[in-house]
Amino acid sequence: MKKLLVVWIFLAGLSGSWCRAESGYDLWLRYVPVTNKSLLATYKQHTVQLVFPAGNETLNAAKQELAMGMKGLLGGPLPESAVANKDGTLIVGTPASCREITAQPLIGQLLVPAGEEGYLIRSVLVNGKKCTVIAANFNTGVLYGVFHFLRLLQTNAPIARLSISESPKVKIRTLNHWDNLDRTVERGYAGQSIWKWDELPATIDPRYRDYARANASIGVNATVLTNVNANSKILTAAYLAKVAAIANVFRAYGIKVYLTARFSSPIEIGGLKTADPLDPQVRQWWTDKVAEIYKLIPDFGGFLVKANSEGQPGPQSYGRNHADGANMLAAAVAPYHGTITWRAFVYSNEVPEDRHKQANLEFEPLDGKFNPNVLVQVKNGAIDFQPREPFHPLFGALKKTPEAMEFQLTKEYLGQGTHLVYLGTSFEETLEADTYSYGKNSQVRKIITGEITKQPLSEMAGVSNIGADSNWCGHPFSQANWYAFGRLAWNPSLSAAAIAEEWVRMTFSNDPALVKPVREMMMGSREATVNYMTPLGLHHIMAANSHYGPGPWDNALPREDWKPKYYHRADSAGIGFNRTSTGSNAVSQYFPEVRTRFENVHTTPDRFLLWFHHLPWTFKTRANKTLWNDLVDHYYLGVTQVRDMQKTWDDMEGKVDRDRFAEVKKLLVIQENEARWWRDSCLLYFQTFSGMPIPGGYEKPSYTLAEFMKRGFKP
Ligand code: BDP
Repeated sequence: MKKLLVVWIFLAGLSGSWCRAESGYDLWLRYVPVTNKSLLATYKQHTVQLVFPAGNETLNAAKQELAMGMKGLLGGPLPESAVANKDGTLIVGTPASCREITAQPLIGQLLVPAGEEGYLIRSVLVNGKKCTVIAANFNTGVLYGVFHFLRLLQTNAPIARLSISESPKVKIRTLNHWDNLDRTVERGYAGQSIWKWDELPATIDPRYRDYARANASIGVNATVLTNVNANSKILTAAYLAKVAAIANVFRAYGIKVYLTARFSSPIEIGGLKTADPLDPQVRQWWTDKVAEIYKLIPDFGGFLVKANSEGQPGPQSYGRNHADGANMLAAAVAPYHGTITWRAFVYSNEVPEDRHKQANLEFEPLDGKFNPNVLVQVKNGAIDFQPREPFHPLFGALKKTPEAMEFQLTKEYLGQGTHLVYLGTSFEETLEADTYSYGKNSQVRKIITGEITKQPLSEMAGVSNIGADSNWCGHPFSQANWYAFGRLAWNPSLSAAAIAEEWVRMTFSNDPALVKPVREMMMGSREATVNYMTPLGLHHIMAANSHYGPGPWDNALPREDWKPKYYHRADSAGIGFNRTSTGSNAVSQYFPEVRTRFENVHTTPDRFLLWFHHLPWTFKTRANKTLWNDLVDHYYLGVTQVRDMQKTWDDMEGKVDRDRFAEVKKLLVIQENEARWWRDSCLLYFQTFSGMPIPGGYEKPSYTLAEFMKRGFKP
């Protein structure tokens, strides 16, 4: 007994979450006790009681979250009061829901720019008492404000003198699930789909609510439940009832449900002979289908469409163009304020043009032809979610059409479930790229938000990395990519470093001995991956189909434009894709300032060297090395960087819970192995063309090229 007591006292004495078993399920909403004593005292001083009249589902959700957060962080929910009669009162609501807010004309004025989803958090005097107000014009804003307030406590931020006003810079902030109806997830590395179609609508998995909470906490307000490679079955009555059941859970959290529309649905489930978008019967079919959907889901968001791309049906099958297809659907959803997001991810091996150029070639002539409720969704780069790509030349090229950003959160080409790669830096790099489309300072983010295009609609989408694994995203650090996406969709000007720091504090701990090194490790992680996979602008040299390991030699693919050789073009003369005016001239699609920079090898940044140029192996790079030696150095650096990440993580032992520590440690061992796999096999392969040696002093590859080329062979 005595022994047990001693053990109990010992465990109870351990600080923070150290001894909690953590599966990662709680994501960044762990609400563990604030351990810093002086902070705790000020937090308590400013949260003495709560004035928060609720009474509808969104305000109730916000109130519940606040209670849960307060209990976890500060030790108990706040006592409630009808009036702000004490210093330290927390007042929460809208002018319509809360009298103490209505009575503050200043708050009313300050709320004007907050719009539909914004909020403010301010330290103010109410009835002569020092209070904190979380106010918004509408209920969803209150929910967002509550999450922000909790984040302040979770990250140990000061709360004594607050003057925060926030509103989202992007209207539609969407997760694109590539989830199939059989619960497989295309390019998913975190288990099955979380949508349990078999048991819906009767059974509602509690996880849907946690999904909604997590998304609301970062401002995601839209979710496309189904794969872009769409199945028309989702539009049948039986499935729509299931979709409606999910929408019913999400509504309180400000999240609208969207679906992917398979263009041939009128034939497949409607019994029509055609899906021609100009055929009156087809148009009527969609009008009726949309009416059926809105009857079940009055706030349905609309459709996301992949058409005439990678074998998907589309308007071109009927001699029509993308605008004809998009506008037909747009007309159907317009009466309900729905939107159509039409993807620009189109390329064909029958078109004798560099794949890089094809989206611009198809979409530029259609600018101005889309209905006002259509957005064109453009991947961050022109090829396909590579570890690094220059920004897509379509950004800024469409002047009369809102352009939505499509990022990929799931790490299809970045080590999938096993490599630690923080993508905040990658998203930031694209958003900050200057397109020059409206003169200098026409960054991609300003096109997405509409700041310079003056487009009223705006959207940022992230291809989801969520699955049914207990920690949602597979690799414990992959949650950070979901988090970073949401934060950047809310405000694309945020810095990747600040976002990483927030996430680390909330997900692991506020211990300064952890926050800085782990944040730095995350910040360098994507560059490390680029270095050991595709340095100096190489791209798409992954193994065929799986896109996982290295496969620069892979030839067993049905299409030329899927083969790694199409992209690296290595031969005895050199390596790289000539996209200048002497090559495919893809550079011509960028605005003049950018075009000139990429056209000239001496002004092309190292990171895009082989993206735009085919260069001799002996070419002298900026670092005054031969191209071959520079390539070798980058590949070796990548492995060293992973080893540094391992060291950083090893130092975290005891600073994070055992389970997550061990899991990440184990995954970093795999990553180090695979970084060598990438380095050695790519260098041995490219060496067959360069004929140049790996400089002395470097560790030797552990296998021969022939061994590496045996499919699936790893160190
Ligand atoms: C590629 C994926 C493929 C997707 C396609 C798309 O390999 O699975 O269907 O993109 O975005 O990255 O449509």
